[in-house]
Amino acid sequence: MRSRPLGRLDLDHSRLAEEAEIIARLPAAAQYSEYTLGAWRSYVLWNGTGDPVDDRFRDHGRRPMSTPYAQDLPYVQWIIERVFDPERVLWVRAFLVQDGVIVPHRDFIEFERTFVRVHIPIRTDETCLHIEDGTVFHMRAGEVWFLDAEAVHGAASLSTFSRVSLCVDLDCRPGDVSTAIRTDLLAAATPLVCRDRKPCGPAFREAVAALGGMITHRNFRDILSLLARVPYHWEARAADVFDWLIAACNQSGDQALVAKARDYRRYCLEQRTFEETFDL
Ligand code: YCP
Ligand code: CO
Repeated sequence: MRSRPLGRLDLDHSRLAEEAEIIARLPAAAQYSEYTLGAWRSYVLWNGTGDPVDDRFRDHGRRPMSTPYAQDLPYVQWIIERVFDPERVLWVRAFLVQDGVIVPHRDFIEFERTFVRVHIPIRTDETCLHIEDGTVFHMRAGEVWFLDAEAVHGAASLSTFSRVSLCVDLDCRPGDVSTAIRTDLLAAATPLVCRDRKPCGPAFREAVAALGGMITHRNFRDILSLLARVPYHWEARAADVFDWLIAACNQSGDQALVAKARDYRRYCLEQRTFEETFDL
């Protein structure tokens, strides 16, 4: 796994809880529903325009402006300004996930360059997990994580717990994180990798194939939602979700469904154009 904790912040958890709750009550942006199933929302705190409705990530090449949402979050603002070089920050967003899942994907493939993405969970519990390739892990509140967004990755809250995480995108190359982040302010942190997943045997594979007897255009999202949660419980890789989906569509005999599932894998993992969306 290339994602790694850069360190841990010593934070005031009651102030964090207060601000996580303020975030959860903000009006959410409608962006990225093609990657998310269940409750997933993003709230723009800093971007290129200061407008919180300007919510599709892109390079803006300017000094970032905070949106009105950030003004109600003094502690979050203090954390961001203390940890990051504000001149290198492009976007700051808060992501909320509750009983929801982000389908495995690769970020930045629609751009000519890449960025450095950092996550700081501010409200989480053990039901909230990330996956990168074949590794499932948990980020603790206050940890500062370099997230390799170019790897195949996803995330989930597998319960009704609503997790809030700050996502900071930096104008910087992965090898240069120390120039944009005050790593000297962070205490050491070790990754918490989940090792209690079940091995996939023949019964597992039969169960996946049997979904072909059930999948239709109308429940495609439901089946995807189920499959996208499977690698958190079974020893699989994030990209296997698409193989299972395509296999189920093949079993169904509906060629239009097979084409949709293949195109969805292309969109999430391989290639997409800037501002392209996907009709799930
Ligand atoms: C982004 N990628 O890069 C989004 C966040 C999942 C897909 C949500 O901004
Ligand atoms: Co991502």
